[in-house]
Amino acid sequence: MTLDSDTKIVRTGACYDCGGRCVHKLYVQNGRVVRMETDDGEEPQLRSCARGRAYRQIVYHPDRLRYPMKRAGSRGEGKFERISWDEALDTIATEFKRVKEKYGNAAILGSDWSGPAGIFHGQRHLTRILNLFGGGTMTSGGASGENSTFAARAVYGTMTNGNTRDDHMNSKLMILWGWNPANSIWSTGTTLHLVRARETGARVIYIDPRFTDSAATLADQWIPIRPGTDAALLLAMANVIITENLQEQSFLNKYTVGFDIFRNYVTGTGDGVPKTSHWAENVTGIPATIIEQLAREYATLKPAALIPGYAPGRTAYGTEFHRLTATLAAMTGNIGIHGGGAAGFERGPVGIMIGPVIPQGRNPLEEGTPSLRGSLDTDLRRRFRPHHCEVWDLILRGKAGGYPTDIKLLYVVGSDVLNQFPNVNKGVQALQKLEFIVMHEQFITPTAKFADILLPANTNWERNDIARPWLSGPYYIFMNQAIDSMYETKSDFEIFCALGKRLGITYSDKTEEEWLEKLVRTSADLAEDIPDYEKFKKDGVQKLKLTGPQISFEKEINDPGHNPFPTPSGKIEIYSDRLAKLNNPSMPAVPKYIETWESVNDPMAEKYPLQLVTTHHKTRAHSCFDNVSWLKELEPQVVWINRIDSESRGIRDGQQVLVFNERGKTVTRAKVTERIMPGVVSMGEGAWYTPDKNGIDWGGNPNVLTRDSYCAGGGWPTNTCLVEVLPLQEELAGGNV
Ligand SMILES: Nc1nc2c(c(=O)[nH]1)N[C@H]1C(S)=C(S)[C@@H](COP(=O)(O)OP(=O)(O)OC[C@H]3O[C@@H](n4cnc5c(=O)[nH]c(N)nc54)[C@H](O)[C@@H]3O)O[C@H]1N2
Ligand SMILES: Nc1nc2c(c(=O)[nH]1)N[C@H]1C(S)=C(S)[C@@H](COP(=O)(O)OP(=O)(O)OC[C@H]3O[C@@H](n4cnc5c(=O)[nH]c(N)nc54)[C@H](O)[C@@H]3O)O[C@H]1N2
Ligand code: SF4
Ligand SMILES: [Mo]
Repeated sequence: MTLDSDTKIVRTGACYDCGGRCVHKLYVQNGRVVRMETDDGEEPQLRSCARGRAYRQIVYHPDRLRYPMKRAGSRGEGKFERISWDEALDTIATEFKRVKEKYGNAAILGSDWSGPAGIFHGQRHLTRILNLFGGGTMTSGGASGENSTFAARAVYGTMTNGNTRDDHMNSKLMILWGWNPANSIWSTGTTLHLVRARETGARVIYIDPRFTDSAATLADQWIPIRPGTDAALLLAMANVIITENLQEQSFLNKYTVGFDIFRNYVTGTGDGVPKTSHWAENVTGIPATIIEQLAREYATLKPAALIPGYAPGRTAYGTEFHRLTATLAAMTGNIGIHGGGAAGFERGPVGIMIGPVIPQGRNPLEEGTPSLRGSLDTDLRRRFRPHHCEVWDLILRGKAGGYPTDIKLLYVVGSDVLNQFPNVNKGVQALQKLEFIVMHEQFITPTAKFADILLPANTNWERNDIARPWLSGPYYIFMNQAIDSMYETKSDFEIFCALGKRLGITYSDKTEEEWLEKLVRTSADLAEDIPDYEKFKKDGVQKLKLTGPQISFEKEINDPGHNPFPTPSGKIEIYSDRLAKLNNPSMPAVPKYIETWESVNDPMAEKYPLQLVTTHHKTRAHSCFDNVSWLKELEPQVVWINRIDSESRGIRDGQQVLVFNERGKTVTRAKVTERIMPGVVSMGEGAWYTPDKNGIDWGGNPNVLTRDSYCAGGGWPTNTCLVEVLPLQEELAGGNV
């Protein structure tokens, strides 16, 4: 490519809900990005993954939404006609006022999710406009790691439990548990640090029903486990450690409460069931000898870092998994030391976790409700904020079903809610019932097909923003606008400013750039991290210089007298008095193994014998990028199935199969592989739901199969799901969409 003098280089960033945040170096000619490269600056470089490198395929995608549209066919059909911005905004304002007057504000449901993931063009714009308009119904229960954050609050009293990634070099043993950063990133640079840890001699054990890319490239040993049974494995490890007296008793005495009660449960003194390795072998499918080896290694190879992913927690009783990883970290004395790890929520102790810049204000409908900050009472929260996973039920049954309100209007910003929430078929019924649906989108996604008014959103390269990676990445990205907003697209911020005018609301008194500058210059913490705002903008990135690896709970361990843990007891709570008081058997006072519904022993398993896990896909950020053909070539949507299960069903590698249960049917191709254990199948979440006239999905979307239940701790149980997989019948194959 020739770079003439007109070529402008713009340093910006990629920002998707993928865990990472990366540097983009763009070459812009005549207002068009003609080439993109990634970080070529100082180490550690923040290099884009395959998705970020394909971002031109999103920005210049022929299917991009260009103009405001209104529905021209039936809901779900996907037929629209172009209208003006004035007509679109007037219609929305009229509907807002009508619904408010006729039913009250609680009839408006807001859904803003992870699409725009910057700190300005991120979530909460929708919350703000609804709050300014008199409030709306919002939902609760984070999709990602809610069971993990619940456990972190219960055990440690804080979500800052992680160490910076450069500390992994100090570990002798690493246990990666249901955690696949080779694909799911979890802070750009994570994999690099894991490779370095391995090179420095750390032994790496990988626990997952699948032999993932992380297992293949990073691990010395793969331990396949039945989904939803991780708590049983951890209890058996505790049992081995206790039986062989390998626990760090002095650590437990000094820093924890409730170990004795826990020990009684583990050894079976209380319930008559010792949680031995043989007991766990039956539950998890892992040979007892392997369980014993794992327990001994974790107790003796110190320092050791056990890193839990969120996925084992996205099971019916996933809170117990996360409470138990933290309990085992305490039993082995790995908390607050270099090379160790608290095995809680992995947020590290550096970089400011900046919330949304735009203030969301207070929801007048929630006036007088108790503050639930830090509370473990998820039932109480659900009473005024229904759980995300019950949103279809809320719409379908409303007050008659015991919910606080009847929903009439749905406003969706930055979410593919139909595609991404469990039980798509129920979602389709729910969306048909509503009086009005409005959405801001970049594409006509599976959800957007149901909108009455569809507004075109711009992309990361068409606006300015700041981005922070998840958890512990010690850097900030300035996402410089590289090109003008294409066609008639606008940012969500610009849309709400315009809508606000029609509703008599001043949505903002500042421009996008003024908000960003104010944030950096007026936050004392940020001003320290980013001393020179103009340089930050010019470079597009601010990498923090650390004096060395940073450890969570270092103070609490080194000087406990002055630094109690922020729990009610001031200690690590293996036993939780707060949970005891809630008296909920799904959230026991000491962590336990509770068999999930839809386990292999469920009566449903007779018809649907395979356990489905729904994983975060290498080539997508949820449903984003599913329409990029380059990425589909890199890794197509498939269902992983073990040869033992495929042969008994007459399924060949690459063949079209039907994956189904009582909730739905989806068609995809089989990947017959030894990389998944027998009895378990897996599909990537985020594939676009593509129904035919019989309601069969041809897009391979696993959410037509998942159950719309929620976990006691607030999490999503999207890895607890029974299915059957069979070759696609001839007559079905004819009905392709
Ligand atoms: N490429 C990509 N990366 C992403 C995202 C994305 O959409 N695409 N999304 C981001 C977001 S929002 C999130 S929340 C995170 C999610 O991060 P994670 O939850 O860690 O990611 P998953 O891919 O769902 O699961 C990781 C592994 O856990 C395994 N697993 C599933 N169930 C169980 C179980 O019961 N026990 C055990 N031991 N293992 C199990 C799966 O086989 C999978 O290999 O990823 C982030 N990163
Ligand atoms: N079965 C199963 N389901 C899951 C999961 C799972 O593991 N298994 N994981 C869950 C998790 S962890 C999460 S976080 C959720 C994610 O759920 P969602 O946030 O609903 O998922 P996305 O597909 O990322 O939807 C974002 C949408 O925003 C659009 N978008 C991008 N940028 C902009 C913008 O600037 N403005 C506007 N208005 N729109 C924009 C994109 O085109 C996309 O359609 O999915 C959950 N669903
Ligand atoms: S998808 Fe995530 S990891 Fe990949 S380039 Fe974008 S921000 Fe980086
Ligand atoms: Mo997530």
